[in-house]
Amino acid sequence: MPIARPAAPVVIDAVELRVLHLPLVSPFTTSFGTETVREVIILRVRTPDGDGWGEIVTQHAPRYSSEYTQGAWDVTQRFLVPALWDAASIAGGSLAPEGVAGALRPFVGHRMAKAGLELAVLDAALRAERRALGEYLGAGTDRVASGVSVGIQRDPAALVDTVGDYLDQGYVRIKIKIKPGRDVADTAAVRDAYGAIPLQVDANSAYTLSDADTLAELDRFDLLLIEQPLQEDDIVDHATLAARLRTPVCLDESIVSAKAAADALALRAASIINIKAGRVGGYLEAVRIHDLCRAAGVPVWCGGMLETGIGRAANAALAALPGFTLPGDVSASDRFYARDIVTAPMVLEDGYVRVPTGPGIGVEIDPVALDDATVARVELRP
Ligand code: NPG
Repeated sequence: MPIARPAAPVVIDAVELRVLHLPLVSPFTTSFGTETVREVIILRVRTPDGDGWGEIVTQHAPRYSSEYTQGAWDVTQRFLVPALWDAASIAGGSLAPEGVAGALRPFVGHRMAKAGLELAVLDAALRAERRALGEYLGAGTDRVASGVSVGIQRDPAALVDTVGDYLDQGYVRIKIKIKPGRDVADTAAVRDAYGAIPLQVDANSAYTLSDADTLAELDRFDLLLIEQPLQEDDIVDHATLAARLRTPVCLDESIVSAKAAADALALRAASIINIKAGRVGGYLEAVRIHDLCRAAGVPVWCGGMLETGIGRAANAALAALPGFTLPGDVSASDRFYARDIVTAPMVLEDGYVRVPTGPGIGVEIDPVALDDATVARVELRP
């Protein structure tokens, strides 16, 4: 369903951007590299009625996508925020959250930067109205099933140990990262150790169609899905691969918009879609993808980008929409961080996380933790 009741416009007095460095509790290894510190941009939109918060989920280097922190830092200041001032001035001084994407549309790409800015405006608008993001987006539940994403470990035995820890904590679905040479044996080790647990794999674009025989070997493990085996723009190859595999193909990196989702489904390149608001340019575009998948009977789940408590709260709200029928990468804050930047970090309760019900994203910022993690800060005014 489209947004039932739009938010009231807000007057934006200033936009603050910060780059944060948050140490991870353990290194996180994917097919594209290892991270030990999460670099992320936090945005604060200042309005006469209070602040709104957003998060730009870029990483230090453009390995997952072409976006990266310094690029987002530059484009946000140079083009995106000035475009908001222009749009507000044309509209008589204020801007509705639903107008943010249109104001930013002249600039190609940079979806993570746009998503962060839209979330900050949305949070400010909803806090002013004392409405929760979940209610605004159309959430149908007050808690969501929590899956965990497990990075590539030293060897399959270490992977089994790590997965065991997360199962003990109560996570209801395990996703393991794979890459060429670390796929069949790793998956077999987890299946052998833990039986019929809900299990899926994520390749982060590490394969080509010439690896189809290896990927077909994964069919025997009854996985929920294989995520993004091929490159971002390999839509036709994904369709060819999907026709060969019994394991459902899920797309992540390839789905950069509702249009891309519709095209991928039309081409049968995927039968499941991972929705990440950052990757698709915002929570409103994310809802559009949810809506079209739901209408087509295609299951979706909410991806994660190692968000701080800000993005984590917003993701829980999104994951509460009715089409999110598979557990998402919406894990507890302590999966990644010893110290989050919100006062009440997300926790795991019986395998679920709660959808915040407070105004806006529903979490409060811990100003000391925020300052301690900040490595760069700038404030923009019209
Ligand atoms: O739970 O937040 C989380 C992490 C889930 O594996 C995860 N994210 O490829 O989906 C991914 C991966 C990722 C993280 C991608 C950070 C890009 C940046």
